[in-house]
Amino acid sequence: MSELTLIIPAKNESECLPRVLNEIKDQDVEVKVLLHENDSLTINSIKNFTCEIIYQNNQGYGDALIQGINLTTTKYFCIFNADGSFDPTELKKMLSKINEINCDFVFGSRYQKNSGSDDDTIITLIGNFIFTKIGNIFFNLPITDILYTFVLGKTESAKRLNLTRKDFSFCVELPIKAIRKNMLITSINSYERKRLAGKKKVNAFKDGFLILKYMIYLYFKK
Ligand SMILES: Nc1nc2c(ncn2[C@@H]2O[C@H](COP(=O)(O)OP(=O)(O)OP(=O)(O)O)[C@@H](O)[C@H]2O)c(=O)[nH]1
Ligand SMILES: [Mg+2]
Repeated sequence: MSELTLIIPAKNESECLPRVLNEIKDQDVEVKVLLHENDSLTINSIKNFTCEIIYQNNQGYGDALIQGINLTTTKYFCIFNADGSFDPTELKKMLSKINEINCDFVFGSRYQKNSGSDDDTIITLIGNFIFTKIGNIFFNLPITDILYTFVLGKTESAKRLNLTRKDFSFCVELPIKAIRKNMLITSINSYERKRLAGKKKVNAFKDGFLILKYMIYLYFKK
């Protein structure tokens, strides 16, 4: 029995997701794909793969992930994008790290030694830098890449966080709530690959603003 579930959020990913599922087919993991019921192109593209398809109840990236976490029964989960940017060979070292130091969450990072990105633009690079610094200074987060959200964690710990954010502010809700519950979190080097095909779903300015607004809210909520 596998101890790890990959939670894959997918929105209009018919070009990428089959390739991602093909790449992970030999890994000892359970796979849950979270998508919209009306995304028939993506659903059809993966009908020959062994994975659980779950229709999300509402809209949004965070909504899909929260539903995925709540349905996970393995000891560990990992958020794994459907666009091919995450390298499945990195899962092993993330699992080793969480076992080795017995922490709650391991955050992949593109901005530390032996890491990098082929998918960053100058805007996302600057945005990530600013949001990570806000996380470090105002929330004492000991991580070096707050928005990447290639996270492997203990399922029980994630379920205790009462996560609620349905949009991309989920990316900051998870680490901030974890640190406020005195959970142990750490970073690990990761190399982000280019999206395989299709369009990105994040709008740097609109989603960046939503994330900033939510961080300000959390700061004053304390
Ligand atoms: N289920 C679901 N998945 C979503 C939603 N929005 C985004 N996703 C998925 O979340 C993952 C991250 O979105 P991306 O568009 O890759 O975001 P990004 O990594 O900032 O953008 P790129 O630089 O293009 O890779 C992808 O697997 C998307 O398909 C949504 O509303 N619902
Ligand atoms: Mg992506």
